[in-house]
Amino acid sequence: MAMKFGGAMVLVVIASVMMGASMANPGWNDNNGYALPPKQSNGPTEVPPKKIIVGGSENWHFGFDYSTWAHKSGPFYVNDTLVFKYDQPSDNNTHPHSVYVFPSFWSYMRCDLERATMVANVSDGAGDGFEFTLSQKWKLYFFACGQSGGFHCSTGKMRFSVVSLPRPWKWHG
Ligand SMILES: *[C@@H]1O[C@H](CO)[C@@H](O)[C@H](O)[C@H]1NC(C)=O
Ligand SMILES: *[C@@H]1O[C@H](CO)[C@@H](O)[C@H](O)[C@H]1NC(C)=O
Ligand SMILES: *[C@@H]1O[C@H](CO)[C@@H](O)[C@H](O)[C@H]1NC(C)=O
Ligand SMILES: [Cu+2]
Repeated sequence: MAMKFGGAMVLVVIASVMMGASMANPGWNDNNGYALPPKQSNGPTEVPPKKIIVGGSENWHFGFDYSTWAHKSGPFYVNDTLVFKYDQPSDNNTHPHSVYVFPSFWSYMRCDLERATMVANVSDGAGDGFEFTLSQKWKLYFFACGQSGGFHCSTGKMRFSVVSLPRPWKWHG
């Protein structure tokens, strides 16, 4: 129900954004008041994909509330890339991290890592970080750190979900 309502809202928003852009465009009413499309318009195009660092300046570590971060940082769109940056295992870092993807809401809720797929190991978050592209449209992705048998996922709050919305459009005047 919420999804259906959301879909209708998205359509209304898109329609009003497009109308707003057209009316704001100089030259729209140049032809004696008759509405003509602006001459040099290329039509609307998709906003290019973004790279988003998971956790922002916090990066990927134990104890930060990633679920709240995801709610504040969305919406996310198909082909956006999430970047996970985390310390490598070393003498000074006895609590390394990783990135797992759960196949379902229930495995995510239980931090059931046996059902999850490791997409980045403890070393992959070094340097510029591990990049995960949200390549499927309208997919719910469930992420977590897989370390310490689910302890980082549950107590450490290192888990969040995102939905990959269709890419937004931008009007070129
Ligand atoms: C996402 O990227 C792929 C590969 O670049 C491309 O084929 C696809 O059309 C893109 N999808 C959307 C919705 O932009
Ligand atoms: C650990 O920290 C010490 C002192 O801060 C440093 O000298 C050493 O190189 C570090 N070791 C690693 C593996 O990063
Ligand atoms: C992690 O994966 C990389 C490839 O992405 C591999 O080169 C590296 O050996 C792996 N490291 C560990 C600790 O498994
Ligand atoms: Cu972790």
